Amino acid sequence: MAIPFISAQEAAEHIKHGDNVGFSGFTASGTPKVVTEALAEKAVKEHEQGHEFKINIFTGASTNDHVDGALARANAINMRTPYQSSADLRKRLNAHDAHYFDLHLSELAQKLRYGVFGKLNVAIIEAADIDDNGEIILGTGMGIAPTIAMLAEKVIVELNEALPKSIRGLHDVYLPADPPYRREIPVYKASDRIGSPVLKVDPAKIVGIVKTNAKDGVKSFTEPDETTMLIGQNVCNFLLNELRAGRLPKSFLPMQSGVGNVANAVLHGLGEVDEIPQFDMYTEVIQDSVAELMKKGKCRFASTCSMTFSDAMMDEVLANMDFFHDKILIRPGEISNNPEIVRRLGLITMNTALEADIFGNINSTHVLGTKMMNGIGGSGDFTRNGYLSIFSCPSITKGGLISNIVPMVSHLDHSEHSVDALITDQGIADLRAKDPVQRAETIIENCVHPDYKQLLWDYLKLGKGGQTPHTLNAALAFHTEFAASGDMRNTDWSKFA
Ligand code: 0RQ
Repeated sequence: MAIPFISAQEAAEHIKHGDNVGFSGFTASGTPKVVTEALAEKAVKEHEQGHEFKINIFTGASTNDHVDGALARANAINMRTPYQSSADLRKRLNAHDAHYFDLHLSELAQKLRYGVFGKLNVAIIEAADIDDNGEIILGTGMGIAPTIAMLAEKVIVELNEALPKSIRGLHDVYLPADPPYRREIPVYKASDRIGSPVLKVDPAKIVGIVKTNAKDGVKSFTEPDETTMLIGQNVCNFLLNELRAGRLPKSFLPMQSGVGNVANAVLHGLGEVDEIPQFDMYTEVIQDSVAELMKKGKCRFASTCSMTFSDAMMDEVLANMDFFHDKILIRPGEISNNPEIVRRLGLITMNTALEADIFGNINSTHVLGTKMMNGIGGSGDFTRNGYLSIFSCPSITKGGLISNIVPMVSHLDHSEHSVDALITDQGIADLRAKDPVQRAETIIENCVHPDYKQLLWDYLKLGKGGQTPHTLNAALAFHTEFAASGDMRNTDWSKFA
């Protein structure tokens, strides 16, 4: 029997208060675009009638404004995991209107299969194509699609007619067996294909297909500013030095890079350095810079979970599938971010910190210790298992009112044990083979902004010994000073002496 076409409103009627709902995609790429708008309208009506209406949302990573934005504005989210980057949802999380379970991205699919969250009621999956046997060609991002398609009681498909059928073959759909039966994931190089180009869904579970015609809506990057350029240059210099010193193989190693302007600037910078050989990426998102590197012949291959290209770049890539087809593989998040593969391939990982401390601990998620920014995302999957794990951030923020290097991080995401190098616009701190005091000396000397150098040297001197010489009642003084006077530079250690 043919799978029926239904409207977004009809699809939304399949979703009930309290349901667990999973979404395909990773970032805005491959994420459904219309059913959630209808669901948000339904939630608002239910609330007006005095009825509760909230759902639990499971995704590959962040989504788009149609999912996290629309549902947060409608106050229709009870629980959200594993990652988000929506300003409207951020307000809800920090007000505890929505409960946020901030989780390593590689772990969600298996945790769903392990039953941690109970039954999955509905999966909403974006498709470039579907046939009556339930064989789906996914969109530009995969995320947790294979797992939710298998677990969900009902599946809604958003068939996006803006996607060309020529993207068939870009996907590698693979579901690992769960313990105690799991075997090695057989990826030995970035380009190894281990699964199927199509996602097979039991057609009996598909309640309908909703037609859409919309781009992912990823914005173009702003031109890198001076700070971003300096960070990018420092990362390139560090990698070049590792190559020259023979600590990186001559053939180089595959790279992972987070999202954002710094990541884009680093990759752009690597493309400019002739001494850096052709390389592969094994990463969770590829941005515009990666497509540019492919055109230049610098990036040979990218294994990813999504093509997070700006709309303009996506148009170019989709129009030139003949060129890009054998250079990109889109995998599920639990494979793109798989710790076993990250360790095996020996990735160079590059992620961003909100703040770092002088001993090498990293806060990637909490602004000034309390407010959730986005979430840990895939940064932990890669950092903990990388061959060379790099964090970067600007040395100061808000015109210098905030130092991104502090005595002690106000929240911990990546510990000193996992971080090999910290890089800011000021310079490079290689933290390997150093004890905590040596790390602090290197970070203060090389990475801290001049406005904060003396303050941090003085903090280090304040310590009364120990492996990690913190002064516990002063360790968060930068943060309490910012709360009191709005400027971390006013910190006065004499109060703690
Ligand atoms: O605030 O928006 O008010 O200007 O935080 O800072 O410098 O624009 O940094 O956009 O590169 O994001 C860590 C959040 C960095 C991101 C983080 C303020 C600053 C600004 C944003 P405004 P920037 P970016 C791949 C891997 C975790 C997930 C991850 C992230 C705003 O990279 O979410 O790595 N990473 N995933 O002013 C107070 C500080 C601050 C600060 C910056 N120390 N204190 N405010 N800000 N530092 C992606 C996926 O997993 C999908």
